[in-house]
Amino acid sequence: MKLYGYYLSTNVYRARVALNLKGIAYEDEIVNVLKGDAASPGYRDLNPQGKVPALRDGDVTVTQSLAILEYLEEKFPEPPLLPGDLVGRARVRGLSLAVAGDVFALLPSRVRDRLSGYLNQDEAGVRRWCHDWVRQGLETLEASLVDDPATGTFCHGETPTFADICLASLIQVARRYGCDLAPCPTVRRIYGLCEGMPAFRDALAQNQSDAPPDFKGY
Ligand SMILES: N[C@@H](CCC(=O)N[C@@H](CS)C(=O)NCC(=O)O)C(=O)O
Repeated sequence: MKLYGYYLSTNVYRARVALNLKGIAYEDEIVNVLKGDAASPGYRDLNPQGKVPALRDGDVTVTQSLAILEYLEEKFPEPPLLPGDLVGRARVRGLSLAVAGDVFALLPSRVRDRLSGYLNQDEAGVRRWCHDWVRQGLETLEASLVDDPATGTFCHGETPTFADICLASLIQVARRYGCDLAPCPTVRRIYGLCEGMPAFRDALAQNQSDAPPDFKGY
């Protein structure tokens, strides 16, 4: 199994955590988005979307982080990262999409480049944009978790699910943009548990083979 991505991508981080939680061995194929590797013809042959992550399993290519999680879940059901019941799965997928879909779509370099390009935003303006959407994403997630009886030790019940993987990816960008986590005690509590697990820790940007030696994380 090969995972195409690079150390800083929080979208790739989600795939790394899922692979780690399921104990699946994989090789990294480095595609450095910041150097334009994702737009190269070679990578576009593999993933015409020109984005990371992509997962290669034999002659199968899976794109989009949440689709990769679904693929892994179906192919390697243990340990499960989705609840056993229909309603629970719908809740976990809803929480996951609120983060990976609604928030992360507003943050990548293709969005930031347009803000600083024809929308004439300076660096502070672009940063404010990202900070604002991440803050709103954190508050939305907190509101979805705090009073819901389905929230357990983790986002849903007593074991990590897709929702915790997405929560943890949101924390990575919250740190990058200096968002205050104080208004989100439930999110903070759950991330505290994830942070202690090797599957999450090993997936951090600073623990990847392509991370610069002086990069210590956010
Ligand atoms: N919805 C996609 C987003 C993937 C994505 O935007 N990845 C970024 C890196 S974090 C990327 O490849 N950007 C390259 C580009 O937009 O040109 C997912 O969840 O996998």
